[in-house]
Amino acid sequence: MESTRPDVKCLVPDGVTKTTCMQCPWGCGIEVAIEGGAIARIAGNKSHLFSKGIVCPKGLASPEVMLHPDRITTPMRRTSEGWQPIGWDDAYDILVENLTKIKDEYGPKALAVAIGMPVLLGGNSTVSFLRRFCDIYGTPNCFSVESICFRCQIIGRILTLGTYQVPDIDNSACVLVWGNNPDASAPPTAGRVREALRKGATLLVIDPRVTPMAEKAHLHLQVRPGTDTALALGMMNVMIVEDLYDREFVERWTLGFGELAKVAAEYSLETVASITGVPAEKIAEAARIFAGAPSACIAQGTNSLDQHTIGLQNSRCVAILQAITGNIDTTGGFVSTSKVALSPIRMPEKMEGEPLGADRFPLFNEVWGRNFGEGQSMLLADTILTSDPYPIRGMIVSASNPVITWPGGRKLERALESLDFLAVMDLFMTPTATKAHLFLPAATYLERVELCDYYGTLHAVPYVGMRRKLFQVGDAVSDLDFWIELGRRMGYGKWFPWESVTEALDYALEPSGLSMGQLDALPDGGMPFGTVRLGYSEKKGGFATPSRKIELYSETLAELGHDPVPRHKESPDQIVVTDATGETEYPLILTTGARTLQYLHSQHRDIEKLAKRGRDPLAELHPATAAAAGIGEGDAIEIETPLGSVTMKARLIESMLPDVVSLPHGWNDASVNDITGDYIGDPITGYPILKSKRCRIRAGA
Ligand SMILES: Nc1nc2c(c(=O)[nH]1)N[C@H]1C(S)=C(S)[C@@H](COP(=O)(O)OP(=O)(O)OC[C@H]3O[C@@H](n4cnc5c(=O)[nH]c(N)nc54)[C@H](O)[C@@H]3O)O[C@H]1N2
Ligand SMILES: Nc1nc2c(c(=O)[nH]1)N[C@H]1C(S)=C(S)[C@@H](COP(=O)(O)OP(=O)(O)OC[C@H]3O[C@@H](n4cnc5c(=O)[nH]c(N)nc54)[C@H](O)[C@@H]3O)O[C@H]1N2
Ligand code: SF4
Ligand SMILES: [Mo]
Repeated sequence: MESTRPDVKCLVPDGVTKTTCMQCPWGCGIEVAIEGGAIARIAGNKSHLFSKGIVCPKGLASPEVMLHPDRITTPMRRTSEGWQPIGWDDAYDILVENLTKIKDEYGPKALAVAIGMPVLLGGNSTVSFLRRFCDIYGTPNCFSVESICFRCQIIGRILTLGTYQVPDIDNSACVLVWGNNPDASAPPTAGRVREALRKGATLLVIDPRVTPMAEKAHLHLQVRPGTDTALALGMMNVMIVEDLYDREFVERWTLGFGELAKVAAEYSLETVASITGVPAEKIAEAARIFAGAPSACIAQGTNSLDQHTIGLQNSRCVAILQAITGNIDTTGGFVSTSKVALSPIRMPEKMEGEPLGADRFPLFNEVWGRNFGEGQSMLLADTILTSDPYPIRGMIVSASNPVITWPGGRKLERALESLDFLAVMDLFMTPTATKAHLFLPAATYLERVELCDYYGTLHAVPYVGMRRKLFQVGDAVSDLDFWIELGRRMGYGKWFPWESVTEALDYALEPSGLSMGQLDALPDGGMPFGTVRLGYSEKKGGFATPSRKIELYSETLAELGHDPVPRHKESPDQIVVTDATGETEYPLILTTGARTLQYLHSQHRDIEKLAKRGRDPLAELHPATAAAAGIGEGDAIEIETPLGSVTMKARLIESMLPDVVSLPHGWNDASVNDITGDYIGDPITGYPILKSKRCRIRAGA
């Protein structure tokens, strides 16, 4: 692609270079064809063990992102006359001055760092080096999108199984896709489900919407949002009553089956059908298929079951269903994959105290000595605005646009405006970046070296890969470069001795016996590494829980005053509110954030190649529900919660549940997070409620 930017330098010869995409979390292997120093084509890398040649429109549009005319590639300082470009030396001087001042005046905890998806999932080691900086500075207050995404699921599985096990989709005889629309959000996972189907697997889907997977499914349970725990308990009850569970596995490896059976018995098919809206016979059939299959696994969405009052319990249910059917550590069930061994990068012993929220949500901070090392983001805006329990006066935002993507973003916006110092590292001047005192220009994934060591953590794929630096654009630097250099400039050279990112990553890789040079010498920049562990729990003599068993009943939860066995609970604003006239004030259920293939969260709306696939935020709802409010296809629709309203375009879908509205997130001019709110939904993790709220609609102006 020809560039109008004068500041682009190609660093590799003409020909094809293989690297790893990072336009979304999954890291597909891609081939970048360079001609005359410019990108001519991008294609999927068929030999990549994880993505097997898949590449999506976002990946294909990577050059347009890198070369976009609005991209900012020099550091900038905000002055009374507006933004002024400065050099990196000045930018580091400003950072050192302000960070030192904040620490001297208020203590290290007064600095918060907010981490977005591109850094969080850019590679385990990237985020670990960022956290190393925070540890040495002394602040425990790292925040990230994990306060609303994924961590809840990880904790739920660890509390139950001892480790975060993942579904072995492509080898499974029965795949249950639960709150997950991988055709939009995870094309490589969709590819794996298709592969399983080709081999004859049965496909079950649990989703309030008819997704492409639901269309292909043998059985689709169209569940009312926020009622998945009830549905799971109903399925467990059928498995227990009809003796379909794996008795031998349960007796040998699980704790608390009796207590589970007692709770499940309260969830008869009739009760569950009335809570979930799913017909009783479909619930029973799903239970029979899942329990009867030679192997079965659940492909759970990354946040759709988390963002509820019973977020953690939803994830516990997923793990429990795997366990009582004996699909643990088995081909086609849940498996563990060995991880790339890394040198210790974090230095938590140096940080001062615990992060915000560790007292209220101890399991979000740590499970059985396993520290996750971050605060609950939903507490951040209020803490900044009130200085309660202590002041937070400075912040660095690394690859995130929380004003739009975090619930309660507008409150956070006010909080950011009140800070003594805010630096934002991004590619573009986002609504969050406009609030900064200092803008730091980040490199895209085509401009950085990175270690991709997460395939074993996220998927059942033992693989290690890398990103290669193909271009330099202006003065943009990679996030990893930035945090290492900031460490040195702060006087932490002893802990950041590396001359380059490659050297730092080589240090990280030492225990694995690998090096970045070794990976770079491979044509793919990566290779299969490690193993999928089958029957692992037997060899180790148990699971990594305190009881060494799978904990269907969780003593840890009981001790903290939570339900030791999952139970259904309505989200507070999901309960129908009746006003004086007897009419429900907010009669519809609101679920937010269903993904569209072409956009990642708040990104890409200005990338023409992607934007032309859909320029408007679309509110999905049933034609009859819309008609009752006088709304037709494509009309403006105003969606209101007690927190405010947002206007989108109506998209009428015959297959939608009549009392459900589904809204996308990430739109700057119609941000759904203006009507969500940062209040705590899940009492165990502090997660907000984004997928089972109440709303009402009217025709928009
Ligand atoms: N194109 C694109 N891909 C992305 C992203 C993106 O923004 N764009 N974001 C990435 C990130 S960070 C994440 S976390 C993942 C998210 O990935 P997922 O969590 O898998 O999100 P979706 O693929 O939208 O699928 C969620 C599905 O859950 C359904 N759902 C909503 N509420 C409920 C409920 O209460 N119960 C059940 N059972 N289902 C419900 C929705 O109808 C939807 O079909 O996607 C990642 N991939
Ligand atoms: N209502 C509602 N809200 C949601 C969700 C939902 O389902 N419903 N989903 C939530 C989820 S699961 C997530 S993960 C969050 C995501 O929240 P965010 O991580 O804030 O999402 P993005 O909008 O992708 O913001 C990433 C920013 O990083 C910039 N960027 C891209 N690449 C790089 C890079 O390499 N380095 C740097 N420094 N910057 C880069 C982009 O330009 C963009 O501004 O959104 C959440 N928000
Ligand atoms: S799914 Fe698309 S955007 Fe995500 S890593 Fe793969 S090619 Fe890139
Ligand atoms: Mo996410």
